[in-house]
Amino acid sequence: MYEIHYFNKLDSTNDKVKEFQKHGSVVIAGIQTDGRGRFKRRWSSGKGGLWLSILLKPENIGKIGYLTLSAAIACQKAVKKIAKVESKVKWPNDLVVGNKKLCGILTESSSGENKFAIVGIGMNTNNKIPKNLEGKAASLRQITGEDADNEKIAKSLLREFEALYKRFNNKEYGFILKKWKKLCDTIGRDVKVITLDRTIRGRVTGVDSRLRLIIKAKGNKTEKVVEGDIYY
Ligand code: BT5
Repeated sequence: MYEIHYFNKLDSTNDKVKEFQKHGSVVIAGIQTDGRGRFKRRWSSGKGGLWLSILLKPENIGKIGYLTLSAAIACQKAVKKIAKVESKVKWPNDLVVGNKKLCGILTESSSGENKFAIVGIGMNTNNKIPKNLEGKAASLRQITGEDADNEKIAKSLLREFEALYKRFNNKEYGFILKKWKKLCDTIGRDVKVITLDRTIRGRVTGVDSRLRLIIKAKGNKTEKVVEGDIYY
């Protein structure tokens, strides 16, 4: 399914991969000078990390939230298999070890005539974690004390992702959500959720089929959150 292109240095792999147009194109960069997260946040992407994007042309473009989940599952499995590190998925787009972010996923899409989706994966493997992220982020090398094999991890996660992408194409959303939930450590927790316009505190009771986070807030009020950041 894949055609892999490697570059030493790019602004952002999510931008570069668009140039390839072809379904299954993968771009990997040694360094990103302008890596980004959601809401145009900066994504620290120094030398040694794994910065990778996949271009996809799915028919069910309206469901791309499930691609984010699929990527998170694929990363969790690859990290476990290759680096022997146990991590958890965190709603909506992270992989964490304890309270620290190991990996972030940015899924973007274009509607219009030429429909495509881009799944961007940023994994801290051997890169240095900058001072401002100490306590919030972790790399595989910090965790294991050994160099991680980026190539093996990339191959493994792409293989896992391909299997899940088949499920996605078959509209097996329930299957993907169930797998993701098994690896998730957000459900059941007391959290603070910050969305673009409000802050909610409460206990997470689930994630629904539209991938909204369900929270039992004060006064037993049920809140459903589409987008936001969670603090445990
Ligand atoms: C994400 O955003 O977690 C999505 C990150 C996706 C990065 C990949 S790398 C390949 C592809 N090309 C790109 O340009 N992007 C994708 P979000 O949930 O918004 O988290 C962003 C926040 O995470 C920042 O505001 C920082 O607080 C924190 N952060 C920045 N760099 C980090 C890092 N390397 N590790 C952990 N946390 C980081």
